[in-house]
Amino acid sequence: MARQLTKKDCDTAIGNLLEGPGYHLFESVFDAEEVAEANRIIHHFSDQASGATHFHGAHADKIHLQRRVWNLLNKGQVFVDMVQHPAVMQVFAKILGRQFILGSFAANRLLPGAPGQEPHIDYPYWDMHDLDEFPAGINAGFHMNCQSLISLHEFTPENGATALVPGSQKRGLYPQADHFAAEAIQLCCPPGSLLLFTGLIWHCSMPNNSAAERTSVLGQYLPKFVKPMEDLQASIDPAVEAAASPALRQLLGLDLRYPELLEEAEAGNAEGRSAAKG
Ligand SMILES: O=C(O)CCC(=O)C(=O)O
Repeated sequence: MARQLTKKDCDTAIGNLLEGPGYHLFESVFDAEEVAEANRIIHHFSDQASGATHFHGAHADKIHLQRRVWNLLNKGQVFVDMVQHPAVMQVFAKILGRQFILGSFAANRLLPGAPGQEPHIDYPYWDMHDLDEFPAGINAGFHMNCQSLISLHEFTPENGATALVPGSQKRGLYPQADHFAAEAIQLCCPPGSLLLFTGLIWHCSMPNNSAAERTSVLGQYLPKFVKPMEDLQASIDPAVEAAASPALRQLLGLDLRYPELLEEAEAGNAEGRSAAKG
């Protein structure tokens, strides 16, 4: 069973994300059984090379070594539990607002020899290298993305442990590869660890130069007003939705009001008013 974290642990993480280095690592949160079950399912869905991946740079010949499995919520209870770990819910509520939602829950599986990613920042910032895509004055004043990353293997320098630049989330800028290389550190951790970070932090997965695979589960969390990256409401299995806890309902945005058909509601009200008069 997953390890529960204290309020003090969560407060420390909130401080680190908001005012500190922009990330917090909780080591060994998910147990060996959960990690094995998650790996088993991810293998099942990615034994064949998958198409769409992200930030793979100039390594087109090696894309098949970097495999994504999307929409994990439909693929096993272990992912339904991981996505709403109480520490994730507590920490991100303070950063993204009480009714924050999920944008994606997917796996990044790097086979031996997989290349590293380009340094990047995450959706909805991921094309911020072109500022014309964004409202004037976009900056790091508040956060429109928080990420969770669960390590499903031990992460080491050799197998491509996630690299990031502490404090870069305050810059509100898209990373340049040479600046990233000069400042980045790698986060090594045991399997089942839970890394939380803000999407504006410069980061990427590094090359897997080991003889074994290395997998992460990536959760994308957004304020209620940012459009999710995966259309989870359209793709969620009705059985998963029917069994959803209040936290999962919140993450799926099932109880958010807008957009609504306000004109029809208005017409209905007007009809009601004239019927009452007449
Ligand atoms: O797996 C990792 O270490 C990070 C992956 C990542 O940042 C991404 O795919 O956007």
